[in-house]
Amino acid sequence: MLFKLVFALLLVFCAEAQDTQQILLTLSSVGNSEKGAQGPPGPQGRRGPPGLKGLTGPIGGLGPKGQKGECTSNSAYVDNAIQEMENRFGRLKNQMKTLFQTGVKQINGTAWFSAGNGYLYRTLPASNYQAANRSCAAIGATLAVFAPRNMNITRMILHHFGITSQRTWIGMNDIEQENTWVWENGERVLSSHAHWNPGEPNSHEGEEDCGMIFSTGKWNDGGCHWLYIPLCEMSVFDA
Ligand SMILES: [Ca+2]
Ligand SMILES: [Ca+2]
Repeated sequence: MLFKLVFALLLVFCAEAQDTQQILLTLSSVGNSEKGAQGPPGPQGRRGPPGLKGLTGPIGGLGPKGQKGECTSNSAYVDNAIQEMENRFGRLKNQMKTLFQTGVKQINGTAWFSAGNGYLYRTLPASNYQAANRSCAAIGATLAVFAPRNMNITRMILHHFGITSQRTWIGMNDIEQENTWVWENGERVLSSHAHWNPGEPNSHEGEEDCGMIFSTGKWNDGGCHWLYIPLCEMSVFDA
């Protein structure tokens, strides 16, 4: 017994790193060839430092399909734009059909005559030249400046309106400068387009500055104060 105690003290002093339990195990084995029973597990050690960051994992699979989104504000704008385009296309389609057709065309409840030359025509109650200009402008037209250049068109229009003897105002005058005839749209009247009645323009008594046509379609310079039928003209694209 004494020997064991001395040996144990010797181990304590010589082996600083050994813990007490290990010493006792060693002590119990000294002088005893049989292996002792296994002791209980020691207390849990301190938590170690965190490990290194792992490698990036593989890309995951596709997630479930999301719900269908809505574009309420944009769809309303697109719907309006489409409607506007359809309206414009509808108007253009009608205008193109009218462009080369002859016959009556109802516009806002009023009958116009399409002469197939791209223009529509109406006649109004007789008035002087200036009043005739204003009357045509009031219905979105001008005194005729294109029809008078073509005798076939002019005669077709006069025939349509039943003008057999009356005289009709067209849109030209030489008010600004005598013998310089100008259409109401600002163009000069070219001799190549002129269809003056023989002997005209004669500026009879020096006071004939406004253009009119006889029932034959031929041109005459007349007194602007006379009362004739205004022949109004409007482009099919302005209808
Ligand atoms: Ca004149
Ligand atoms: Ca004359």
